[in-house]
Amino acid sequence: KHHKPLLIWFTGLSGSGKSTIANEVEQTLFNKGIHTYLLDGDNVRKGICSNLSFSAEDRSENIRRIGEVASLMLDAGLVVLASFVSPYRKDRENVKMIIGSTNFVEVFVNTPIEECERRDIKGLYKKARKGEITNFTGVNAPYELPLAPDIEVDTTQQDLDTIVDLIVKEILGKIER
Ligand code: GGZ
Repeated sequence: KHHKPLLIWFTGLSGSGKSTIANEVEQTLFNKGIHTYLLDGDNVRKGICSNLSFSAEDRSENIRRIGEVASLMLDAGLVVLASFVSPYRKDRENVKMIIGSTNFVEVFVNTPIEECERRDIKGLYKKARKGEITNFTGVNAPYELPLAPDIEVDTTQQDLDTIVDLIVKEILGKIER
């Protein structure tokens, strides 16, 4: 089953629900026979980016490498999902430039920080508030809002199925040839 390659880029705060959504979207695409790959902190920051910290400079390098890897995967014809905080606008725009805007979809997971912090799945917000983490996005490091995301969702306003449906529809429309 042939389709155009595509990069779906999920950006948002820690705990916003990016990876949960990306995982569900991938599962749905897989069930339709579409070849996908999901890049996230778990498989990138432990491997090709294991030498990088959360300084602004290292985050930029993290996102740059991910963009280049995604670009190779697109050459192989895959639908790639990438789930990273990616707090800097210029870094996200740089990825879009590497990939080309026609093969790129930006999804802004705009869950309010209050909710992300309430969830605090890994206890990182608590640590950041206590000053034990110095570069934590939303607490003591910036998050630059996407100015024109292709899709914007909020996990406190829409349920997971609705969000996944919306994103899958957008993807299917873009990959058909
Ligand atoms: C933000 C951090 C930090 C700091 C560790 N700031 O909820 P998580 O745990 O699983 O997702 C976050 C992840 C962010 O890594 P990324 O590679 O997506 O970041 S970036 O795109 O900015 O390069 C969080 C955890 O790593 N984490 N320290 N200081 N998130």
